[in-house]
Amino acid sequence: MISKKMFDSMNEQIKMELESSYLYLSMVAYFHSRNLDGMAHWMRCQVHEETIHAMKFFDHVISRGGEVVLLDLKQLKLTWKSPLEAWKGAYAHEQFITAKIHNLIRIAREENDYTAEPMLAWFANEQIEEESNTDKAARQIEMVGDSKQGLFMLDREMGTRIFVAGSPFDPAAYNLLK
Ligand code: OFO
Repeated sequence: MISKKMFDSMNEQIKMELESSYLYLSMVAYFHSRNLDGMAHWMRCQVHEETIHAMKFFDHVISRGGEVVLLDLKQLKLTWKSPLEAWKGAYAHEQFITAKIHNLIRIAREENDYTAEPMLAWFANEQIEEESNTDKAARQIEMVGDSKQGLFMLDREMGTRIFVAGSPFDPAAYNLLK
């Protein structure tokens, strides 16, 4: 039987995954406003992916007889001073989410929740990629410095991201993420 503490913590995590989605949607708008349509495309894929993350928790809570409570979302940030600041912000946000996932694993262990642990391990693993992608983008932007041509090339490359998962509301979407 899943504990109330675990349910509450998962409901909190659903909110944070949806806030990630909302934050990255803000970045989509920001990148379009700077004519960086490739980065905007990359972030559109990410908005989709974060919604899938939220739904994976959502369905876990429901399938274990819990009640999903959708909490108020916070607008985390509206604009950035530069593309570099945006990507550094995305990396910092992913580090924050990783810490939250690790905390959920700690709670699962305290509560002897052996069913939640494998699902949370999937997220811990997923966070390696989430951190690495955003960190790498920030480092590459740093690498090109003030070169408009370099930024343009990076933008073109980020526009090639392919995202195959279907609707985030279809449970089949989680299996297509990896
Ligand atoms: Fe859901 O991993 Fe990013 O935030």
